[in-house]
Amino acid sequence: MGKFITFEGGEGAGKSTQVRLLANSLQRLGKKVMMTREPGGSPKAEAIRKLLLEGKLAKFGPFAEALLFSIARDDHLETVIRPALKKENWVICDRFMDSTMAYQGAGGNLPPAVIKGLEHTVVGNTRPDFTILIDLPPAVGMNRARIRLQQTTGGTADRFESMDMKFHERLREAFLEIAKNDPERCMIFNGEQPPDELANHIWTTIVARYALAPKVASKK
Ligand code: T5A
Repeated sequence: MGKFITFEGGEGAGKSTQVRLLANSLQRLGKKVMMTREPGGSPKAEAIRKLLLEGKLAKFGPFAEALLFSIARDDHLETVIRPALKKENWVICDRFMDSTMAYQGAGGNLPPAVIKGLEHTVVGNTRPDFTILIDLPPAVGMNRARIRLQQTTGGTADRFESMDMKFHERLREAFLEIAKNDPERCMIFNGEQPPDELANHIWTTIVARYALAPKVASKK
């Protein structure tokens, strides 16, 4: 079996940037890597992502959203993640189950037991081996996300980006709580560092955790 690593955190924390940098480092060691994301990651899940992020389902409330995130996750796991793990890939996923606990649980006030039930049913034994939580003050992350949005599309914030700052503070607390309660799986990294420094900290941790040896240059 391969390894399953997830990145979690609030908006604009730098997850996608770090997913790419970690994938590059692993590939340089000759590892097979599959980068993916949630919501989405498979054709059916990407269709659900569109509905969720456009806010079209917001009127049905957080329970309906949690169900939809779970349906998307189920397809993503079945068609993409589990097959890639069976083929010995390192699967690196931008957001996963902890985002449902933070956003629909703490953010949307759904009882943790409801989210845990969905998690148990959908994720089962395919829990991440390691979860990297990139933590930073929500105002910093939201500002990054806003700048990026203006630069790339000039468009408007999605369903969750447009929530107020108290919502984002609740998310931060929830992610920190998840990490504190599952220290074997989760590690917290300071997201206010420059991207390269953060990538170095993450890489050092991965090398130690999985006893990765740098490739030795072959003698001529
Ligand atoms: N959601 C998701 C739920 O509600 N429930 C769920 O179960 C799941 C799975 C997904 C939304 O769905 C919600 C959560 C989200 O609201 P998304 O479009 O995938 O939406 O958005 P995010 O996952 O939030 O991703 P973002 O793109 O907003 O942020 P990232 O990936 O954390 O940040 P990144 O790497 O794209 O960087 C953002 C900007 O900051 C710069 C980058 O260059 C970029 O411009 N940056 C840095 N700047 C300074 N220092 C650093 N260290 C930096 N790292 C990156």
